[in-house]
Amino acid sequence: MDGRDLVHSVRTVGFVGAAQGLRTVRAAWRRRRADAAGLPPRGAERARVPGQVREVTPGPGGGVLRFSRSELQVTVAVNGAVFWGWDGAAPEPSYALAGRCPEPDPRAVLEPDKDGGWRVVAERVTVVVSRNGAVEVRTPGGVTLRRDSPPRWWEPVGGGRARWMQRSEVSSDARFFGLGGRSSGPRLRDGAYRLWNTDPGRAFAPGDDPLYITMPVQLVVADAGTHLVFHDTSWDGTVALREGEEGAGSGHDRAGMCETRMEGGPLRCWVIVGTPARVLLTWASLTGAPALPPAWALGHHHARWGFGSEQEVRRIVAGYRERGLPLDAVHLDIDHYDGHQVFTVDRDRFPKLPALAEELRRDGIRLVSIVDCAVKAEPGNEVYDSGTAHDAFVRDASGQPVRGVVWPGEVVYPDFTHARVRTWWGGLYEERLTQGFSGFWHDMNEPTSFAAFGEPTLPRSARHGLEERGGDHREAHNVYGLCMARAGYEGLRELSPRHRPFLFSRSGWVGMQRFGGTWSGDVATGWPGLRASLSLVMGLGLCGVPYSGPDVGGFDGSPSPELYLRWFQLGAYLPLFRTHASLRAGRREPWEFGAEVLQHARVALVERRRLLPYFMTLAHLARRTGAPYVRPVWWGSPEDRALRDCEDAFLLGDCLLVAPVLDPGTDRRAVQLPRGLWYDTATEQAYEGPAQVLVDAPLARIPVLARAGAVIPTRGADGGLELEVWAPARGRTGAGLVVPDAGDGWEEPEVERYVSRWAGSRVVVEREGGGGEPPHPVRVRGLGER
Ligand code: NBV
Repeated sequence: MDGRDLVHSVRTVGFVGAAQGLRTVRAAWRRRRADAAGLPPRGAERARVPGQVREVTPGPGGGVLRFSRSELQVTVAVNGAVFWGWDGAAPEPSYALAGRCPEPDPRAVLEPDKDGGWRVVAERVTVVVSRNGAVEVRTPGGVTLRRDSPPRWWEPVGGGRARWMQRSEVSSDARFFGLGGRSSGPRLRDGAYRLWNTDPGRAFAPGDDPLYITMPVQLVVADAGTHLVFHDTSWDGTVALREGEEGAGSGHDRAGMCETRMEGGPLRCWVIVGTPARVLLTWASLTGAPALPPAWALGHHHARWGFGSEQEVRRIVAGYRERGLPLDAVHLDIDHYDGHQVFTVDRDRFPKLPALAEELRRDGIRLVSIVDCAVKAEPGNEVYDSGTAHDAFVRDASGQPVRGVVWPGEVVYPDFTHARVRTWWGGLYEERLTQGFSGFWHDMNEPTSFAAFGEPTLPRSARHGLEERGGDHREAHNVYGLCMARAGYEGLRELSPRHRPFLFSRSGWVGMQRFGGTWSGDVATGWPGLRASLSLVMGLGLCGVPYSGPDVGGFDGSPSPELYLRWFQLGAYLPLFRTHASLRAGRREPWEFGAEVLQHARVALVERRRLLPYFMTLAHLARRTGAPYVRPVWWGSPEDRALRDCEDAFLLGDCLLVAPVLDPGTDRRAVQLPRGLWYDTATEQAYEGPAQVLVDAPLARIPVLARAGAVIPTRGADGGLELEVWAPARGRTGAGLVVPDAGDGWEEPEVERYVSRWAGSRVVVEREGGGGEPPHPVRVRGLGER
């Protein structure tokens, strides 16, 4: 046990009590023993590199290159993504891919390159393989975006699984983003980022790494172009990054570096080249379209660990209503369970949950339930008995169910990497639906087991089905939350086929967007936590998971009124807008922070409700195009270096730029604008970008700028759709998309596209394609003097 372990252990014990503390000590020892027995030491290892190329076989979309000690398959898919796999690694099976691997692009050809190398030339990318196995990704114009050195493997002398390392260079001006949810981004600076989903065991702040969702996905933005790289392996690993530097004066440039080391799994990789929008579109076609949340899930959610009773829920809801504060969902945490056991209800404190749910629903408020993955290991407990009958729980190498410790005490873990276990688990949501819940919040699914020392998860030697291939926790760990999300999503589709399921999950992996979203986990109350929570949302969006948001106010402490308000104002512009906190933290209702905060929070809530049709449109667009709602400011101009370095503002769709206040005592802030004309939506003052401008940020609001010409769907005073149009720059036109809400079913509403233009001294808006006047009221803004 080292110092860090001790700190973790003291914290854990502090949180869970003495008896539980002892259990965590026992569990940690058990884990150690299981690994000692189940994972023999690797012994001596031998290093290997590919050697020289010997033979080349062209095939559809590329071909296979045989080296003296490995082989490499390179295939360009019809969607423009490039796959390559070493040592015979194929694209399937994969937890990341949404379906079958896309067909090869028959137009891509493998041809000889200079110096004994080969290249695959496709429409949007050229991949050059040197004779000793270095792989270069180039733009169609021939500029290098990335150069991978020949990979290196280490394998046990007696044979067995190889570890591998891949070193890559990018241009000196390149910036790294992604790798899942990282606390110190969105720009990933120099450092090592681990790929192992982890509950940090306490509220996290910037720099805490890894967190709940890690992904071997990086988006690299440079002058020469944008590319995404995905190493499709779920094993533990690290990505070490070092940004490059441009030589000043006569100095040399230093390239950016990336070194990926994995403990196992295939060395296979997908690369996508293009504009950010194009890259995310292709990424979504590969890993799946983001699930569409129902409209209510785009409103305001209020949660708390420790509502404690139905009366308290009613009191909070009444508090919102009496103060005229919009509320769309209330979340019940583990305290509504009976003895902390998932899929149960404490009937003393929540005697009539279905009636409460019905009552809330009549007021337009939905109930959301937390769903923990671990099951109390106690005969007589229904879920445990039925799971045992279904042989659903993870076993160790000796065949015994693996036990961990979580809230209910000793627990076992469903093995969601078995299709039959997912089906069993999915059926359990019926109980939740009967209780009246409309949405689900998956927790503790890294998976977490409290540990007095060592890692707070299952033993690495634990056995998993892995879709009948069989394997252990080293491979299954990172996809555990993803597979649980799939189980919940598919179960809900079966149980309630007419409704789109709504779930969000603390842990997950590449492709989790197919089943729902996530939230920023237990972010520390404090200004640094506020910044970290934005970093997670942006980073996850660039990895294909567009729906997320923070615990407004932070998870663990008592925010100052100012911090609470600034967090609230940011949250109002993020896809998941939820106030939430720990049992031990201060309250999070907007009226708990004084009259002034209440007044400004109300403005934020009302504005969120007004923008609901815009959020709905963004949700549809995310599903159809992969573009996240929350986008970095460089989204449309990745070549603008000042934008690439801007981390404290974001674009909300195409129309709005949101500049949250992330520091105390601020009443004005600098905003880096992309090119074009932008209006401060509060003052209607216009600014010309690209530029850095100073805008007012009084306590009453955070700066939100609208792009000139934007057509934004909003909710009018009568509840109907209204178009808010920002005057285009003189001589220019603008546009906006509207996807009307079609309820929480599966209908596919048509995308309406509107254009705005000047007609003499008036701004007019028309449906594109000669559709004439819009069928919705129009409100033009930004007509004042400039
Ligand atoms: O279920 C209790 C909490 C929950 O409120 C939070 O949102 C999760 O991230 N949960 C973690 C477990 C306890 C954390 C200390």
